[in-house]
Amino acid sequence: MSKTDFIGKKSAAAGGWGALKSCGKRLLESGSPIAGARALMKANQPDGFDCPGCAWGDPEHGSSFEFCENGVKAVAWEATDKRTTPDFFTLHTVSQLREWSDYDLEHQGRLTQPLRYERATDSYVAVDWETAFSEIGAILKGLDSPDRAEFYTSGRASNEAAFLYQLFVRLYGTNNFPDCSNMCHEASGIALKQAIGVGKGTVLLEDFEKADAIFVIGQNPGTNHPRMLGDLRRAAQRGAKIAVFNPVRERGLERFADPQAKIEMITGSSTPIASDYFQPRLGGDMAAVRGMAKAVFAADDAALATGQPSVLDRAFLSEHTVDFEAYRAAVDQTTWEAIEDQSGLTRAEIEKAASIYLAAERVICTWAMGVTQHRHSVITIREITSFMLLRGNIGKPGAGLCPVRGHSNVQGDRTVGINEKPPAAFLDALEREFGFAAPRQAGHNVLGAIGAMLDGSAQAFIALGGNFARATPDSPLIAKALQSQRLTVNIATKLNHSHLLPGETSFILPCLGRTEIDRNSKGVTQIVTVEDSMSMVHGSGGINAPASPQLRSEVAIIAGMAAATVGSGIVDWAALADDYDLIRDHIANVIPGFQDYNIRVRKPRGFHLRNDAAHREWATETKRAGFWAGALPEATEHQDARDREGVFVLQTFRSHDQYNTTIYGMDDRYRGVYGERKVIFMHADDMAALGAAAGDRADIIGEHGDGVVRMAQDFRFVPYDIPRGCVAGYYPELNVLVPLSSAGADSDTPTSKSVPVSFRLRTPVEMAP
Ligand SMILES: Nc1nc2c(c(=O)[nH]1)N[C@H]1C(S)=C(S)[C@@H](COP(=O)(O)OP(=O)(O)OC[C@H]3O[C@@H](n4cnc5c(=O)[nH]c(N)nc54)[C@H](O)[C@@H]3O)O[C@H]1N2
Ligand SMILES: Nc1nc2c(c(=O)[nH]1)N[C@H]1C(S)=C(S)[C@@H](COP(=O)(O)OP(=O)(O)OC[C@H]3O[C@@H](n4cnc5c(=O)[nH]c(N)nc54)[C@H](O)[C@@H]3O)O[C@H]1N2
Ligand SMILES: [Mo]
Repeated sequence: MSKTDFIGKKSAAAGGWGALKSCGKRLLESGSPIAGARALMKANQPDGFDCPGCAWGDPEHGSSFEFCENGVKAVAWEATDKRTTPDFFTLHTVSQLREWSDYDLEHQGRLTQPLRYERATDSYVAVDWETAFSEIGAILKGLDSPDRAEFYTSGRASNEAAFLYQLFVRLYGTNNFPDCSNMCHEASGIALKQAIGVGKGTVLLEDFEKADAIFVIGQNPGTNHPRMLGDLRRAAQRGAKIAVFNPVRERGLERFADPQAKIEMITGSSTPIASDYFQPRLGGDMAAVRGMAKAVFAADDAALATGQPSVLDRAFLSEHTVDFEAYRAAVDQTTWEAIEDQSGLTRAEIEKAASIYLAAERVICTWAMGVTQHRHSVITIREITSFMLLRGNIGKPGAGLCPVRGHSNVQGDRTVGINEKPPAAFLDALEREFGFAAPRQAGHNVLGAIGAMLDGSAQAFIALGGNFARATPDSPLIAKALQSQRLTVNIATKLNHSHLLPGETSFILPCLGRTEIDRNSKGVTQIVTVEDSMSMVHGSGGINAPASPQLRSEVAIIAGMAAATVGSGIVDWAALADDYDLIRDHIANVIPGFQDYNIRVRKPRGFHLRNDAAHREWATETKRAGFWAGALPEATEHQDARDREGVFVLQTFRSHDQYNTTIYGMDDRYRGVYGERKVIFMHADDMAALGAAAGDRADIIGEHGDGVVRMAQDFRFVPYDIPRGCVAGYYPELNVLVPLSSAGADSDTPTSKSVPVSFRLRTPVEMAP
């Protein structure tokens, strides 16, 4: 049988020929199969670019390209030969384009030229770079306080761009840095900093080769971190246990056929990933983890009673931790009844999960948005950390904490200073290096910035990438907030909705993407650097010709705005933009761990930023790792919803054919959805109780109870393996239902994974085609 015979079949496992077929299709649809394929061969290789897809690490043997279907989509999407030229805007007004879908907007291809909004014609027209910079500079200088401007960052920006951006903004005089990570892993950073002194994961990729058990909580790597599946697959094959906690049965976590494994591809076989699959209710993870801790303590009591050694790592606990006794007391006080009720798992299931933990010498725990986008995310991550401390699973080979980051450089951006609450030591070093007084007052995060734009105190919004209007909650309010600004500026590769909500003066500044060659004035190619989830920092240099000769790098655009706004007296912006080595020298002088940056970043795998916690050095107040000894949340959104007739809890997640607000296509292959995105996944019994059949449609109504009317119209029911009372659908379409007024305690992250909603079934007449 030839290879192509497999391609038409719907494979039962994630990956496999289905992935290859989908890749080819995406390369063709992007309009540039050759540049796309050429670009791919170089991605994540020492002399190529870092894959813009996700923040998973690259293996030591990085010479062979690690195949990933969704990385292909990200690369092909950027390497398209379609162009959104100024002519395009003569055909469509901004008001007309606002009615277009995200998919149709980005599908027009790469932006080619700086654009300025013209109110009279309601359209964008070409403008030259210098005019754009000087107008932006003039408006920013004219605001009565620098705190009236908001500077957003999306996590694709390189270390060099992000460092220069924060330098510009702090010289200008504010710490207003709303950042995509505020909507993403903020809770992880905060909880880990509190508990172990560093807000990053403690594992390296190599640890996945040594772990005896891996707990994967609230994460869908088959779609969002496909290269992680390769590491999970190898772990499963050598007998490591993989315990999944996810309300939804995700196919990528069940079976995976690695497109790079010849035998699996030829035989059509696949590797089971999860050894055990637990389906808690939305927001039930903290209770589940506490239940596991309770079972571990019970096992310890039993061992000690029979004269066996303790199952806990007592030496580690006494040498390295504080508040263990208080944690034990808190766990004792938490009843099995409360744990079962909140988690939605039975005691027997939780004890089974605990037995996996107890049988493993080395345990890794990974997590993502299923954990971080709830009201009680920070304490859930504290609970995970406490649980891992019990047997010393932090700071030894094959074990540790692994928050799996989203955007490919979101972790690096924070490292180099994108932070609305910068640590004093960082500001001190910045001041020493550049000789100016940095603002010390905390700035705005995403919700703070939205609040300031809505109440009129913020008057300018600058975005280094991203799609702020679509990524944030309560979409109609955000539209109002952006349009009320005196200035909006978007540095972007492709047109998106945020650009179509112009303030009084508005610019779109088109930039080079990561796949493109970045040459300085002397014709020398420049590289940028990024940091992955394992704190590896490595170089990235484009290999494709720029999409348009007019494009500038993000670094050059920031330098241009900075020179026009704060002048070049303190920083020679033009010189830095012409030689990124100079930026890296500054970073090395300001941020610990970056010494010899320019040398080490040119080594094949780059270098590792030391993580003190991984060496059992704790930069906390007590100089030890801390347990958190509070109670479970009084009620999750699910528990609240249960008492309200007809109310469900909705989580908003990603389909297989999207990158955040970028929609590549209308399929969600692993979940069996094709050609549409307006779907709601619901338990068949819940559908029956509502009187809905598969395929029936409904309007979804927000039930947050804050008086704001929220509705998403005309969604189709899909029966799914998901706990009763919990439903799921796609972001960003459902952001109209996510309330601005509901955020995580301490993290301020919108609660995109627990939104109370109800359904109004469409009548047969309404449903008629
Ligand atoms: N191809 C592709 N890759 C991406 C992205 C993309 O959009 N497309 N986005 C990037 C970004 S910025 C990020 S942050 C990451 C996101 O990566 P993920 O966190 O994997 O993204 P989501 O699709 O939001 O999936 C959340 C998962 O958590 C589960 N979940 C939801 N609520 C709960 C809960 O209460 N408990 C538990 N245990 N599970 C829950 C959902 O069922 C789903 O499987 O991916 C990055 N990589
Ligand atoms: N309901 C709900 N909302 C969510 C989430 C959720 O799970 N549910 N997830 C949240 C998460 S985890 C995140 S990270 C945010 C994401 O929020 P953002 O980071 O703001 O959104 P993206 O969709 O990643 O941004 C896409 C845009 O980035 C631009 N772009 C692409 N490449 C480049 C580049 O190289 N340079 C520049 N300058 N621009 C570029 C393109 O114009 C593209 O349209 O959304 C959050 N919002
Ligand atoms: Mo993210």
